[in-house]
Amino acid sequence: MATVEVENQQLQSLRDRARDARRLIVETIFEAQAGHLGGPLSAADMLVALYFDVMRIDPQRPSWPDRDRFILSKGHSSIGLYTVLALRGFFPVAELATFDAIDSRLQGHPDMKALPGLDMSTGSLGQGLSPGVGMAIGAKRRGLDFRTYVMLGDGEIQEGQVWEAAFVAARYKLDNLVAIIDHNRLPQYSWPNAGGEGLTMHQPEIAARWQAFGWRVLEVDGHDMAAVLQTLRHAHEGAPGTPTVVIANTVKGKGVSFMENHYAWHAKPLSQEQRDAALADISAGGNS
Ligand SMILES: Cc1ncc(C[n+]2csc(CCOP(=O)(O)OP(=O)(O)O)c2C)c(N)n1
Repeated sequence: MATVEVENQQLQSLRDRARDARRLIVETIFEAQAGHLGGPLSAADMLVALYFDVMRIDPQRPSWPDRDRFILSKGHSSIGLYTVLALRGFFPVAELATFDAIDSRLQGHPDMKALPGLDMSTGSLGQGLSPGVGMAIGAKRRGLDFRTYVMLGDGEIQEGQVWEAAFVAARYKLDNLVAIIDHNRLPQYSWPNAGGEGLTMHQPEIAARWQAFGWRVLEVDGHDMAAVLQTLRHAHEGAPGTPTVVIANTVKGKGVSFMENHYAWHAKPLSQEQRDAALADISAGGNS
């Protein structure tokens, strides 16, 4: 088969997986009547591209020393990561039904001691890039060529620790480290300085800030699967001596019309009617 055809098939398959992931996110949060929606839905396309194409992983060997590492620093979006791990074969999709239950391996925030396949426990915002830096330094010291990916929220990067880690990453020339900012322009309760509640805020200075810290900056539409794939593959290759950040412009609640760009859907249980409407939206909506 021609290369273009293979690539088109891969793109279609990734778009389908992203739709599956969104469906499972909504179904799981409805069943649990707890958990987050907006952030997991904005991150879904990038998580699918990473786990189904870009990252070197083996679901049968979650502790494989040479695997690429992934840290969901915005740990409240755990259900987004769990659905992708399940679809990829790390554990049965049926286990998603246990999400947030007291004895479940799938806690509201990722617990690396409970679930194989998680490289870090997260949830307290701002803390994921630091262990990512440690892993990237560790890889270099041990002569391993794995990559470390860390996904952060645009609200999360207000935390000072992120910038300490960003500084150190450039200082140690960690070209095996990739940060991804899910730039959905909304944190939990909107941005107070954006003119009032519920308004989104594009942070145009984001790129300049990371550049000033010595990072290579790539920017992408985080819902255009072809662009996401191209950008993440490019990030994976690395730039000699420089860590890479991918600023992914996304929509909070992507795929469900009544959730898109509404901070109120950051975390909220769904009614049966809302669940049904959301699933209809997801199956009708085309991913770009
Ligand atoms: C240190 C810390 N402070 C506050 C919270 C509560 N909290 C959870 S999610 C969130 C908003 C995060 O916004 P953003 O990083 O933009 O994530 P996204 O929009 O992708 O969900 C907050 C404040 C937390 N988990 N950790």
